[in-house]
Amino acid sequence: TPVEETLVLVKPDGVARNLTGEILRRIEAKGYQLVDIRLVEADLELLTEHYAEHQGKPFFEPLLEFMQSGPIVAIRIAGHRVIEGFRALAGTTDPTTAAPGTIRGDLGRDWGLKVQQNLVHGSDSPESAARELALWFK
Ligand code: DAT
Ligand code: MG
Repeated sequence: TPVEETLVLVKPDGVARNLTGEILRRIEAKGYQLVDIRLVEADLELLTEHYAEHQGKPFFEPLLEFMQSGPIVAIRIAGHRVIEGFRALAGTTDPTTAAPGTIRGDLGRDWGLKVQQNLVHGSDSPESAARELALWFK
């Protein structure tokens, strides 16, 4: 299987809680290669495109608001089956029920935080990865 690339975002909650290093550590420990990395203050236009599939859902506006609340670390990583592999490292969307051992399960505090504050984003398919990498790494 050829090497894939995917987009990882450390969301504003992850950056604010100084978890970028811990998240990078887990990515590197798994054996994935860092290809590119940047600190981004994402604007509404970028975020609207990034989350286009969720437009019209009740959590769309709060999600975009949250994603503009502080800097994001955008990371391009490469590896064998890295798209599904990073999704497995991240854990399921809701940190409350994400499995222990995952980023969201281990580090996503349950103190009444909203689901959107789940530390990371990872592309969910080869099509999403190509589309999202083009948005965040022009
Ligand atoms: P994921 O980030 O696991 O791919 P998603 O693509 O379904 O999840 O949703 C994008 C983000 O939107 C997710 O990280 C957090 C937020 N979100 C999803 N479902 C939600 C819900 N039911 N209530 C509030 N926020 C939600
Ligand atoms: Mg998603």
